[in-house]
Amino acid sequence: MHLSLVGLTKPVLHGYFRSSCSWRVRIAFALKGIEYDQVPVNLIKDGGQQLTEEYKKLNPMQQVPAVEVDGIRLSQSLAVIQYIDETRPGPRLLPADPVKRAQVRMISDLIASGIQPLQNLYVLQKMGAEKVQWAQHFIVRGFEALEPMLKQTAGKYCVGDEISMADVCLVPQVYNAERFKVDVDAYPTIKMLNQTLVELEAFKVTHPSRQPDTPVDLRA
Ligand SMILES: N[C@@H](CCC(=O)N[C@@H](CS)C(=O)NCC(=O)O)C(=O)O
Repeated sequence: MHLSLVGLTKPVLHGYFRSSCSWRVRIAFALKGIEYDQVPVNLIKDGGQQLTEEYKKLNPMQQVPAVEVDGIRLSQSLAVIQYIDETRPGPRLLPADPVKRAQVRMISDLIASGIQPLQNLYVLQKMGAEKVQWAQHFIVRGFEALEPMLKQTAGKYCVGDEISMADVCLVPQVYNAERFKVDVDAYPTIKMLNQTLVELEAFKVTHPSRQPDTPVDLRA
């Protein structure tokens, strides 16, 4: 990594308006006040633009997001978020306190490893007719664990009163839960935190309904 390149050019986010992992990165950029360019990768069109040989060079997993930043290519939204947190000023997305930092990682991992991968497009396409029940099952299973965890850690936000990577992961996951018609009212802490967070500018401007590649009929 060339530390001398940090911040010299605008990062480029290759993402999709409705991808929760792309949304995580958009929120982190917005919270940090980082300007960036977006290159849309349509996960549906042409059988999935993430599956092309060209895109594979950016992210060998053939998923969004992929980010070009400071002369390097990164994929995996949590790695991207932690990189920009470590190299840019602005609010810390991982708290300095080791206990809180561990709690932020615990919540982020629960969502990013325990819920989202099981309802991602590639997996759902393999499930055929059962895909909606499958997605609901794993979101509910994850939320059953997340709710008591957040009850312990939350203040105004997921961990105490400072916004963090955990909040960046929570909101897009709740959006997905709602898309799959999971009853979010059954999880009062998740619901309350989400309601607080979606009112913040960084979450509003990065919402899937307001992206350059958002189809006209889904625009807010
Ligand atoms: N762990 C990865 C997961 C990336 C991921 O699952 N991306 C989804 C969209 S949120 C995707 O590209 N899906 C395309 C597919 O399933 O073919 C990350 O956090 O970036």
